Amino acid sequence: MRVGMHIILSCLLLTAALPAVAETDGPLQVENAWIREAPPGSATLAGYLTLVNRGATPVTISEISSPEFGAAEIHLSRVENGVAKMIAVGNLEIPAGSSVMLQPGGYHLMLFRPVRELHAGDTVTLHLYRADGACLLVNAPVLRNNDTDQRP
Ligand SMILES: [Cu+2]
Repeated sequence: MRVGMHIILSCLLLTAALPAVAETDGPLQVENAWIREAPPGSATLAGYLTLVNRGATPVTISEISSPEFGAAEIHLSRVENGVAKMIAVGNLEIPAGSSVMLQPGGYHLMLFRPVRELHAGDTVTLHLYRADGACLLVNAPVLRNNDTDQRP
């Protein structure tokens, strides 16, 4: 899906105007964002975060992008007939007063074609577009995953 220029501009304005609180967009907050460090040359990386909606109405995330990657999608990992699969999720709704965790084995960010090699300690900028056109800017650290759970 193409992103309209007015949506991109609104995200940049948010960045410029509110650098200190860019991870809060009205009722929507992003917590614990991180990108899993991947072996050199990896074409895809996985990212995780928690979306918290403290508002009284649902919020829908409909698009993800990052200047650090050629493309980004929200995926859902699940097991079908004993086979682990990932499906792209077009819209992710965070119900009012609720939160949705993106974590290994469930929803996650799939980040394709990194424009540079990313290492633990780097920071990646993510743009989360709401269905109403608002854009939320998130800075996510790249972390080495010492967990035994290596699922996307
Ligand atoms: Cu995936």
